[in-house]
Amino acid sequence: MTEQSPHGRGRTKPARRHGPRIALAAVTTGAVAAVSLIALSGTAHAASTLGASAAAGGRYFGTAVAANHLGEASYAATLDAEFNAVTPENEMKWDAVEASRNTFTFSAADQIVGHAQSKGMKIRGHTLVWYSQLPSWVSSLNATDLKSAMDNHITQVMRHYKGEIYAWDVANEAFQDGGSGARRSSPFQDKLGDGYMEEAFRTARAADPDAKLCYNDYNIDGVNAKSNAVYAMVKDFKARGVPIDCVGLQGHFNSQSPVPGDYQQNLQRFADLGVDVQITELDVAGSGTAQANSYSTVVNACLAVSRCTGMTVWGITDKYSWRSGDTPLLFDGNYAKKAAYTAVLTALGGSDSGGTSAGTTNGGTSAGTTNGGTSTGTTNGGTTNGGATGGGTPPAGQGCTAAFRLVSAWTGGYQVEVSVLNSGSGALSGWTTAWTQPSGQTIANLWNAVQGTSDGRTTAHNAAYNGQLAVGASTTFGYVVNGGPPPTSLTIDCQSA
Ligand code: 9MR
Repeated sequence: MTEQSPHGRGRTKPARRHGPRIALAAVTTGAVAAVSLIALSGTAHAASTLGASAAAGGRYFGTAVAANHLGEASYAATLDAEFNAVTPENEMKWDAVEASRNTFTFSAADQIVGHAQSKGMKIRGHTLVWYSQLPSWVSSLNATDLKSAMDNHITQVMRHYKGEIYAWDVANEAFQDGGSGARRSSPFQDKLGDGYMEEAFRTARAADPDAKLCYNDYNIDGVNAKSNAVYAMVKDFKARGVPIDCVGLQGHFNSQSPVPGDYQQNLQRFADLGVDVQITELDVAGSGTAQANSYSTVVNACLAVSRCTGMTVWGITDKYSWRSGDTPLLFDGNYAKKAAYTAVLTALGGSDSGGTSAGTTNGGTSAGTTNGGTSTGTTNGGTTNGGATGGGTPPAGQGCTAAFRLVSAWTGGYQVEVSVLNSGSGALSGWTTAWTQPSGQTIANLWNAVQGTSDGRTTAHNAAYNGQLAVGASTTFGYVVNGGPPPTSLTIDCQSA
């Protein structure tokens, strides 16, 4: 496989599947669409976000995401403003999707995938075969059953997301630390031997031929015994035609394990085997200039290797990091940009617009402006929301129009995005929307707005950071519903507040 453009690769389906997939209108203003185009194509202007800056160089800049934080406004706003790729932090792991044999649960992972798709983000799948977060029923199987359970797991999970995942970590952390270069003991290794790895990659290719198939590990960032062992395996796979497309170097750095001096050289030697390389779980313990410098070194190394197709940090904010005491990420616990953020943005060729991303990037409508589609159809039957460009004439006294769009639907639930457009003739300093929720269907979580009720209707008013809308400007909020089926249209009233 060759290097791909950062958006749309392998995306044979524009929106999520399962249940009725209904094309509904996205009311997107020309101004918002223009922002998206600039972000995706790269222009002479320095981009002001991580994702847009990386995209200008043909790469993605992603983050690990946890489904249970998507309802937090600043979390979602920072994600949407700054990143153009996501990796579910835990939601696609074996224990999350197949806790009981052959019973698959995708709701949390679907939520992340739906959100990412609604923003045009790439998705990395993490991970299919790993010794950790593995249900005990898997470890207790005999060899024959284990092989068929592994193949079934790979096949079912990859088919569920067929055409929607940019790259899968087919196998994770299968080698021992230290100097042995040996495989790590695991149920797969111990019962099936070295051959399980090849079996996993061949099964993965058959399940979703469009996804890039990666081997992912930590402490393989520099040239060392462990990375040499992975290198030998990849070389052998390429020589024998075993399908492998990429190596993920996790990039968990701290003072005991700093960015190695031969980092770029190591990325390049893997790339020279004919695979892409990706930095998959980057975080750097520390603070201030030292932390910022390490981040720059990593970004510069990736940019110097043409087959380094993208970078992912392992979380958005220090407060939700898996090692939050080390403050290893780009945004602090209040979503303020750290020196490390500026270092990464600068290394990517971008330039900071100032402020916190949740509040002020992209002209104050940062949340949800990357969905550059001009979808077909008009969804809102209501009198306030007429045109496909959102330009319906609002009744006197209203300064805004709101439009409903179904992002994705699955058995027992669906996700909605609502566009709020300032269709009046003066600037808005706040807005309130209201609609009648279909009976028996409840909102599980709502982001980028504040939910309420009024006269038996559901309401959502602006969050602190997206109430100000210039004439013609728009913003979006989203929600996930438990219950179904999704309505084909929904009238959402909008009033200035
Ligand atoms: O960040 C993940 C954390 O929330 C989980 O508790 C942990 C459980 O194993 O996994 C973390 O993610 C790991 C990733 O899946 C694989 N590489 C190491 C990551 C950090 O531990």
